Amino acid sequence: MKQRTFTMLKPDAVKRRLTGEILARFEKRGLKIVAAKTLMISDDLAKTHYGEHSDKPFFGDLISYITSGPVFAMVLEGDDVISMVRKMVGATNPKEAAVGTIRGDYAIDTGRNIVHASDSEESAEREINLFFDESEFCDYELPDEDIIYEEP
Ligand code: IDP
Repeated sequence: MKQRTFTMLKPDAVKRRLTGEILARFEKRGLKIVAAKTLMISDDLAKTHYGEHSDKPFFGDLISYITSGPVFAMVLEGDDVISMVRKMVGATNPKEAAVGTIRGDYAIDTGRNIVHASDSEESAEREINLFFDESEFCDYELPDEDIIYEEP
């Protein structure tokens, strides 16, 4: 079943010029980009997005980190895309992330783990609505869906 997920390249990924390389992984996998933009996250948006961590000791550092430069935010679409992208992203602590995952290949510290991806249908819907308006979505067909999918 087609799903949508919210994915965001954090400021360290953008500053390290990894945007294209990471985006290419999602594209090569067969996922569809239905919305994307570069933006600076406001303090308010950062605190709302990471609200579930507001009582954690690292919360202040997390807000400083995510607002320290531009992020590249996107909505990806595909079959079971939420769990698929989480697997591609890898464990929260990059030192524990498997080689071949994005964090396992490009990051070292938990506080600089370069990428965010929604972890459930509820968080995907919440995060997509936080970052994107309906007008920012592109409605189009990928010409190779019948090659990528057994049943497009
Ligand atoms: P996730 O990003 O893999 O879903 P969460 O536990 O939801 O992981 O944490 C959100 C973000 O908070 C992480 O991606 C990371 O940037 C930051 N974070 C989580 N735990 C720590 C920590 O122990 N120290 C510093 N930053 C942390």
